[in-house]
Amino acid sequence: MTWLERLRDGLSKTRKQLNDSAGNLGNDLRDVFTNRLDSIEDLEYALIAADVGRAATEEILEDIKASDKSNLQEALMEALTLQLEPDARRAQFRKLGFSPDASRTVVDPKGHVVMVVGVNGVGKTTTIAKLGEYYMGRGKTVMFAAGDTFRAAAGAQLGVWGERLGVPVVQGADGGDPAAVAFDGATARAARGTDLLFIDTAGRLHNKHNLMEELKKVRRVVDKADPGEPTEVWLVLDAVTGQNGLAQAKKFHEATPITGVIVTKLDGTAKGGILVPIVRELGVPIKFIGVGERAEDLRPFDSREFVRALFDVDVPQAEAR
Ligand SMILES: Nc1nc2c(ncn2[C@@H]2O[C@H](COP(=O)(O)OP(=O)(O)OP(=O)(O)O)[C@@H](O)[C@H]2O)c(=O)[nH]1
Ligand SMILES: [Mg+2]
Repeated sequence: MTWLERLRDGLSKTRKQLNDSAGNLGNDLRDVFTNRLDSIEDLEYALIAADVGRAATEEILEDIKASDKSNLQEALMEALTLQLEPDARRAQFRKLGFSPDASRTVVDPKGHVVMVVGVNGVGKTTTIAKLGEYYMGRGKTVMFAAGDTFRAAAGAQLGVWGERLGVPVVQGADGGDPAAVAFDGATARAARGTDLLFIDTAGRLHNKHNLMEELKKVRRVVDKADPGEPTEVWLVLDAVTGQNGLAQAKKFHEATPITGVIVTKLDGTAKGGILVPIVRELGVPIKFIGVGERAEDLRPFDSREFVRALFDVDVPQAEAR
């Protein structure tokens, strides 16, 4: 299976949910707004049910009303793509009345150190392994630091990945100080001149306050070891948790400003619309999305590709990666 096939497959639950609630999206757009008012309410319901969020749903309906597309699905696809653009760009494009044609996220970290955060079980550790593979495939050298010392065997899990991928892993003792592991990792990265260091972190501590304080400390200590780093803090969010995950994300964002989001497990949910409020409410770009457990199931996020896959529409060959 190619990535696009996996993506379409992964989004099938969300697609089914949209189709079941919104009826035939192939409807003629004029019909929808004149004599078939019902379907606009159905569409509104479908978007809310897919976790697109109220504010975005309202804008989408406005954009569809103003659209010159001939059928509902085309208008909806364009409006949704726009909702996946960062605020400033979205406002600009809405004013001009058209969709952006280039929508691929820049995924190369600004600097060298990426801290990976998120609650337990969302997929942080496996995502770090997939990211390692992705960047190595692009000619970068990579290191990992096993900063989750809270959960027994978390370090070992990352160690196994490191061995499999040939990536050096800086380890600490189980129950040891995660900031010390991060400090050692950042120091070693700078000394060796490795391109990228990914720091794994705990997803759970005795309480939330401790976790947030620990993440702040890890950040401070990395900056001490390698001034200016970490340049990136990526939050891993499990799409299955929908709006709850978004609420968690805001907590993390307050404690340690995040620079990117990675959304995993899109294959396991009908709420793939959650990407919209993530972009709108966090104001942070989505870097990667995951639709499965294998390394190839994690890819840079591309809003147009995502929306087309969601509606099972072909992506022109030249654009397919
Ligand atoms: N179906 C599916 N499973 C995924 C995806 N990404 C990760 N997983 C699975 O989610 C499970 C948890 O992944 P971990 O990487 O251990 O999660 P974590 O956030 O590090 O968890 P803690 O260390 O306990 O905080 C694993 O079984 C992964 O294979 C995805 O995109 N789709
Ligand atoms: Mg983990």
